[in-house]
Amino acid sequence: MKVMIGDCCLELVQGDITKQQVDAIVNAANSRLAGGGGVDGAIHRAAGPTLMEETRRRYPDGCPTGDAVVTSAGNLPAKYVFHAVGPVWRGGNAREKELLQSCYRRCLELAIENGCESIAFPAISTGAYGYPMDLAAEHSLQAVIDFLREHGKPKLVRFVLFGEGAYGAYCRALEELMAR
Ligand code: AR6
Repeated sequence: MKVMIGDCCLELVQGDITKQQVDAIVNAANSRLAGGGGVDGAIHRAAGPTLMEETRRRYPDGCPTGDAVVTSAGNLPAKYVFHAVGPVWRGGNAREKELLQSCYRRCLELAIENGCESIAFPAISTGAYGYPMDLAAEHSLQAVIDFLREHGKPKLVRFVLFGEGAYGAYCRALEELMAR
């Protein structure tokens, strides 16, 4: 599914983020930037060991929740990896929405700062961190739509959803947000 926000394309696809031919892909990291399972494990495996070496060297103190940092992308087709730290879901009253939306905004800011025209996001926080998929879809898409309306770039934002359930949830949320 694809919609235009002004001159920018917002696209939802089902697939594997490590395969995306875009300027930057986003990793769903933890605040120690220590690596892990899920999309983090897949990105580090596909990128090779230089990704962790660079991350450790440049960001020894990690990255706070709601923020993101940039590294090169090792063997991946992308130029950069943005390591974003989403919130752990604690029931909805622990600033989860604000922190999740902040991750997406910070990555879009990093895209502009680094001259990226295209960026691919996973569904940050919806795996190990337990953010309910339908809410994550609504909150993250709203943050991206607001950013694109305000800044008019990057040209392409792609959400790469892992599996049919996630893809369906994001499609429904995007339809609802565009109808508002
Ligand atoms: N491509 C796209 N999406 C994927 C892929 C992939 N290759 N693999 C998994 N997903 P998670 P979180 C989806 O757990 O919830 C790590 O250990 C997955 O189905 O990767 O932010 C980190 O080190 C889910 O919908 O990230 C942190 O400690 C989504 O990506 C912690 O997990 C996010 O799931 C972060 O948890």
